[in-house]
Amino acid sequence: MERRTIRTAGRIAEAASSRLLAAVHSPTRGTRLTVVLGRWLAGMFALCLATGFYSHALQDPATWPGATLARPVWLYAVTQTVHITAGTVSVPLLLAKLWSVYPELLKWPPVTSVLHALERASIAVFVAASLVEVTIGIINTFQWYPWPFPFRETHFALAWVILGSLLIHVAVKYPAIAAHWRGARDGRGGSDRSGPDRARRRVLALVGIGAAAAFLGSATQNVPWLRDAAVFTPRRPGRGSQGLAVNRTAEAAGVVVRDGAAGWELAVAVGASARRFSLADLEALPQTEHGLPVACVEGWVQDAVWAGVRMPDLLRAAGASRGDVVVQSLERAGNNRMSVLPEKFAWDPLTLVALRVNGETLSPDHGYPARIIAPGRPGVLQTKWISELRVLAADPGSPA
Ligand SMILES: Nc1nc2c(c(=O)[nH]1)N[C@H]1C(S)=C(S)[C@@H](COP(=O)(O)O)O[C@H]1N2
Ligand SMILES: [Mo]
Repeated sequence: MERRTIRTAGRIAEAASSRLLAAVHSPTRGTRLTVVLGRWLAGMFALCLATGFYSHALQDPATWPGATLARPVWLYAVTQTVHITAGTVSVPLLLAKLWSVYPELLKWPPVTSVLHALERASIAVFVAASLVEVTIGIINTFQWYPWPFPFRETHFALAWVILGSLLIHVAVKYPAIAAHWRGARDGRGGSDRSGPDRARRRVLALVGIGAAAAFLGSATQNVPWLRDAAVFTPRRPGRGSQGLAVNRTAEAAGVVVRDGAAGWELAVAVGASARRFSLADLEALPQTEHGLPVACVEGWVQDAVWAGVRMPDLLRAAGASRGDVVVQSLERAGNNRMSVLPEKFAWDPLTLVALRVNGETLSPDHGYPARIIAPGRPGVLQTKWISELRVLAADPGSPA
């Protein structure tokens, strides 16, 4: 009795499945289309993973120092622009790839073997993680956090999930991928070259247009005469206080410093002692001026000429000779109110405690009275409204 019910239910499911499959059937779909889209998507994801891991290496103070570079000074501006652009371009590719394979979801029985179960599970994880990854990535560039989890940590963890499930997916699908590559090399399409081939090319052209639109809507944000085409980016270089993009305004950060910065002091703490510098003290020290970009993790890059005191000069004036530096801001609550400069960046002759930008005193939005500007670092670590530099004791085991 029970077995018969199960068998009947199975037959109904099978019939429903074949009807649905017939209804959504398109001759354009097929291994070839899926493999071509997969290759494009894999290229974008590889760029995202490599540049993303580099960004996390810079933001995680525990990183081995040799893993991050202070030169060229625009390196991070390039890696992060690539990250955001490739991530945006992957959206139409991901959607097209899902379109090319979704009838698989309608097949009955859903699982036919252990290998098949593994394949499906890896795809389910890959698709879910990828969709969440690109969605939160894009929402993040709008500085909108409608979720209860921390963005950076989640985005990073999902990258590993994507990488792992992708490796399983490619391993399981290797025979289909290899057959396609072989077919392409021999000049065979793996299927007939007439009708479906033309339709496939049309689909690929359409996806290409979508990818190009995503590319233009994102990458153009850093091209001065094309900025207005960057529809996917809320903040752009050139727009904001002093003609420069602003991430968090002084008002949003709740920071109020009166003109002249009376009462404000920058404490430079070394061991148990601290030396305090008023704005006038800082202005009396030798000033250095040079161009460095602020390269936000959201993908915009703002070039400017910064002037102020070299951080190594200031640290030496306070009696330090080496060590990582923890920077604190006047800001009370924001996620970016502090940053850690590993020794390599803190003692870099290009790293500034900046007091001026493009010949003007910093505006409140850009960090008045003083901010950090260092080469090759994410904007999120270019702390504004600084109040303290704390030199950490150098690891006694390392050579002096
Ligand atoms: N104290 C503090 N510093 C900060 C931030 C912040 O929120 N608080 N935002 C950071 C981010 S994310 C970026 S991209 C840069 C932007 O600098 P700008 O607003 O002067 O262009 O400042 C950084 N410094
Ligand atoms: Mo940023």
